[in-house]
Amino acid sequence: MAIERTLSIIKPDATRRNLTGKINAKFEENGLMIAATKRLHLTRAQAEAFYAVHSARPFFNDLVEFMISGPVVAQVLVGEGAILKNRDIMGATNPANAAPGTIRAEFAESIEANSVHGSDSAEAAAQEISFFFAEIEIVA
Ligand code: RTP
Ligand code: MG
Repeated sequence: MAIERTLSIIKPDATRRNLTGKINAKFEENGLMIAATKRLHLTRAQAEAFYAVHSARPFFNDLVEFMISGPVVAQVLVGEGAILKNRDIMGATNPANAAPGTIRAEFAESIEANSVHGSDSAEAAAQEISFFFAEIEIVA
């Protein structure tokens, strides 16, 4: 399988509970390398732009409010099949449906406050990585 890059965000519910180390350990234990990392507090405009794909969804406004409610950690993860692998490590969107051992099963508070974001396709990964990082900041 090819080496891929994917964009991860540790969401405000997880930074608030000081879980970034435990979440990073899940990535590393499962063979993903953290090739770039940046802690930031998104503005409303940034959160709306990042989640523009969901702008017509009923949960969009709540999602934006949640994503600006505290700091996030944006990361580039690198590894074999990193996009799908990260989705497996994250678990299902709703933690009630997330497989045991996944980040969302262990740490998520709700379907919204679900601790992590992960790119869902190669196209999304490229676009989302460029949203947060310059090439010079990504060191695999
Ligand atoms: P993500 O994009 O954050 O990696 O999550 P995902 O693919 O598993 O889920 P997606 O359908 O893309 O939804 C994006 C985020 O919106 C929030 N959400 N809230 N209240 C709700 O019903 C609801 N549904 C989704 C979650 O934070 C979800 O991760
Ligand atoms: Mg998604």
